[in-house]
Amino acid sequence: MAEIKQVLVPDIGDYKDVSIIELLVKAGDTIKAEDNLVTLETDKAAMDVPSPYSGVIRELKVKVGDKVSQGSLILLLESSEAAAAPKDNPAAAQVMAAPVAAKLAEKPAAAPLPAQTMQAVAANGKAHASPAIRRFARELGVPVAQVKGSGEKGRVTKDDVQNFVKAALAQPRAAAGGNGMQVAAMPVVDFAKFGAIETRPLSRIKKISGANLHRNWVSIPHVTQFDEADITEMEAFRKELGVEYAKQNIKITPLAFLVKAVVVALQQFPEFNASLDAGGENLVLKQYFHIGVAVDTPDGLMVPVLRDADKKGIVQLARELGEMSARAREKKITAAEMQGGCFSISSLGGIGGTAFTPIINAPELAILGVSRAVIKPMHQDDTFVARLMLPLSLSYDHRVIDGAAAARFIVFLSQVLADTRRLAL
Ligand code: CAO
Repeated sequence: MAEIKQVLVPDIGDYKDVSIIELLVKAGDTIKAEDNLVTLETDKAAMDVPSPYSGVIRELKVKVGDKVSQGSLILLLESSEAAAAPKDNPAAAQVMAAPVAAKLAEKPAAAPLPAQTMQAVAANGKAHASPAIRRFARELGVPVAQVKGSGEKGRVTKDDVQNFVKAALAQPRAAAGGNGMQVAAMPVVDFAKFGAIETRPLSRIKKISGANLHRNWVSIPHVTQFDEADITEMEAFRKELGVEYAKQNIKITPLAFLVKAVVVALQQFPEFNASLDAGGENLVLKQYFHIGVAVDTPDGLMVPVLRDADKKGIVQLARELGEMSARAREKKITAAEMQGGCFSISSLGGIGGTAFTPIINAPELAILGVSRAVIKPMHQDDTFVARLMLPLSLSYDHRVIDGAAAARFIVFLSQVLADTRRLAL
């Protein structure tokens, strides 16, 4: 026989005057024993109160915002079963998930989750979640609207949030080749404690290139091979050309020769003109020669790409380099013009420095850093002669390129630069 039961707040430990933050049922609902009725929230944890009985809700005696303690009347329920003694029905005294929530609440907020993960689940539609779950998700940095709910009527559960986090954490690991690398968080420092400061936001370009540089730096095993190319003859020729083409407003810098010499080296060593495919198991060899050139702009680094450099001569390359770097500095380079590169060159030769270790511009496999050429005494035919030496730094992806291959590549490149007739071969 149906019987009206009073459902009371069970033992919730030492907590008193706890807020009701959500009603999970309404009058008329048919529920089963252990279905959650209301969500309570303390300053440490969120907890759902389950029903000790199955039946139909007759009347709610609380509303959102009410404060309750152990023994407070929550609702009246028309029970469809015989009464069970509280000791026989652990649900009556159970405080669901409170220890878990309390533990998690002590953890610092997680970093925002990768955009790709969010997009992947966005198609699942609008989330329906209790405030307790929303708070739980917030503490973990999970955008609850992106979580697919597996609960009743698509309600997002604690498990759903936890699974979302697990999936997001697994993603960068997979991208990094499953190495499970964990990086300690940067310390949060109050710099103002040590002296006057000014806070300046990073430019949009720096934010985008910074994320890519970071990914490439941590996910590609870089090795940098150094060499010096004797460009004494090349420089004499460049100066001649420079005078000739100055009238046409074309500035011929060593960079045009470098682009051309790199193309010749890529033709000789095709595995440098390649990328790993998405699965990381095949090499995609390219039959075109598009060379990225790092350009320093007031807003940060950009790497526009010179297309079909193999089909262009030194003068045309010099002209295009001049136009391209000017347009980059005027922010006129489009995203499409920065795509499709096979190999990049980063020249700091106009500024100075002896060598540096450039970061590979993935999915390319290598990048050439160029520093400032200087006159050095070189030993030739039992004597020292003054030669103009150009420092080269070749960073390469050691997953694909062996050290011996990199050494052969850079030695070949140096020979081509030392004897520009080879550019025509
Ligand atoms: N050794 C000696 N002199 C060099 C040189 C070298 N390796 N490279 C260039 N120079 C000289 C040029 O001949 C030019 O001299 P003059 O003015 O007397 O003719 C002067 O240095 C300035 O050259 P430049 O920098 O204007 O031209 P460039 O073609 O060498 O470079 C560009 C163009 C766009 C690549 C360059 O301006 C630039 O932005 N470099 C920075 C790239 C960068 O930031 N890389 C770091 C990325 S992090 O890996």
